[in-house]
Amino acid sequence: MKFIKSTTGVNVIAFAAMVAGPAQAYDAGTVTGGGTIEGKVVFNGAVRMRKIIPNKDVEVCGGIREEPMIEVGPDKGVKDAAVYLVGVAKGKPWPPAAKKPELDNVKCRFVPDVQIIPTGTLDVVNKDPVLHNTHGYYGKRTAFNMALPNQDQDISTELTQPGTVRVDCDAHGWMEGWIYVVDNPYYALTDADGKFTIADVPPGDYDLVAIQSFTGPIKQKVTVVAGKPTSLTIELKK
Ligand SMILES: [Cu+2]
Repeated sequence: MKFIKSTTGVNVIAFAAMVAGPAQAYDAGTVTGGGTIEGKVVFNGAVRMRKIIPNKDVEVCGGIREEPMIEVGPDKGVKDAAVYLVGVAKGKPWPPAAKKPELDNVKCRFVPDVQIIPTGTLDVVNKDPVLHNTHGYYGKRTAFNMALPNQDQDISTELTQPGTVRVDCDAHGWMEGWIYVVDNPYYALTDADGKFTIADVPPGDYDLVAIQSFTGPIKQKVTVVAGKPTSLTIELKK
């Protein structure tokens, strides 16, 4: 962070161009005549498999296995793609939180392995009787890094910046999780058929992002009309 002089002579705080600032304040209120964005995220490419070879703690972590790097249904729908609107300053209230956002280490997997959470607190919990070292990154920059040597240990961290956080474990190189941190409540995680719905969107033009860990993100414009659904098919590409 550095200070620069504004034209009015007042010192204002500026952030380096490559570093996003803290979450903007989102103004929650009543939306009248909102529209809905609904649709499906698809992937038509080849599904690559990832071979997992646990080399320690196998009694907890399990054996060698293969997992798809993207979950694609028979009709090409992508499960667990995050879809969200960027830079929305005002709109519907946040949904009531069922519980505090949490990332569990369970049998050397992250549970959930993909989630969308609001900026704020994340609890990281070790459910295993082995050491995990949970390490989250915004790109290459560490977001949090914590050793959890004990079963049922719980450490909380603050994710103050919207964006993608990749989570690794420094003790088990194959562990991988994804957290999409958002600063407005216009987001959805696709279901097993690749479908999503984002409701009560104030009419207007938006930037929409769809992202999955194997394909990366795709960004597109979307126009929402009062009281109507806007239907999208979003194709992720590798
Ligand atoms: Cu681990």
